Amino acid sequence: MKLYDLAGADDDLRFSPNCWRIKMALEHKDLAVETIPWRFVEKDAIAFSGQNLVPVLVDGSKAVSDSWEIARYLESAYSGRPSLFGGPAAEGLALFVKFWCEQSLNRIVLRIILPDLFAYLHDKDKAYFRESREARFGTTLEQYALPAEEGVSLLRDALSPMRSTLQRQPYLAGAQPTFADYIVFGTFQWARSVSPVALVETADPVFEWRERLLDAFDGFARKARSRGA
Ligand SMILES: N[C@@H](CCC(=O)N[C@@H](CS)C(=O)NCC(=O)O)C(=O)O
Repeated sequence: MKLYDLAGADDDLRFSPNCWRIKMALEHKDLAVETIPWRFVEKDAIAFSGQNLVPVLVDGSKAVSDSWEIARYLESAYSGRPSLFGGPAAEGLALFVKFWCEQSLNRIVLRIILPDLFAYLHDKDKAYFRESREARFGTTLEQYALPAEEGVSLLRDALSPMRSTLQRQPYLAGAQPTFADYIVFGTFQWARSVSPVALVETADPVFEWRERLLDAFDGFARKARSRGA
């Protein structure tokens, strides 16, 4: 299997939240993968997938894009391995977690880490990133970024339902992590890879949850190159 995985200036800096959720999913299924460093402007390299975003998973002759679709593919193609969702009802709830994460958490985290993220991009990506994101945000990157303290305060508020959940159980999915956990964990890895900002306090149950996932699969995620703790 091969996974096209967004990289920064250096090949070993892998920060994409959508790719992180899939790398955790592959670990969960105990599937070996070769990750291929990819940059924003390398659209030709993934044109075979019929779209222009990563992650793209190549499994033999099959190419799958979109992290949600990749997770569903892995669950059905490798159904004999540990379940990624824990059944159809849990898959439905994981879809809610995906949209909550993308539409609430990711928007805040991006505004906290934006200056660091931009600094770590490959030079060939910088003009594309600035132009595409400034068109999306309707303002400059510098204007869109939030002072860390303000962003962190917004994020800690937004994490409140997750914090309450993790006060009662070790993972969002209950006793064991599932793709719902990996979705949100991907967001924390995105920040951790490029930014030194502490998103949550060490006493926060969300911090302890992140520690458990950093330790999962023999410390797979902890070993990744990162700037944050
Ligand atoms: N819904 C897609 C989103 C994928 C996505 O936005 N990927 C980003 C990296 S995290 C990307 O490839 N961006 C390239 C670009 O903006 O041109 C998924 O979950 O896989």
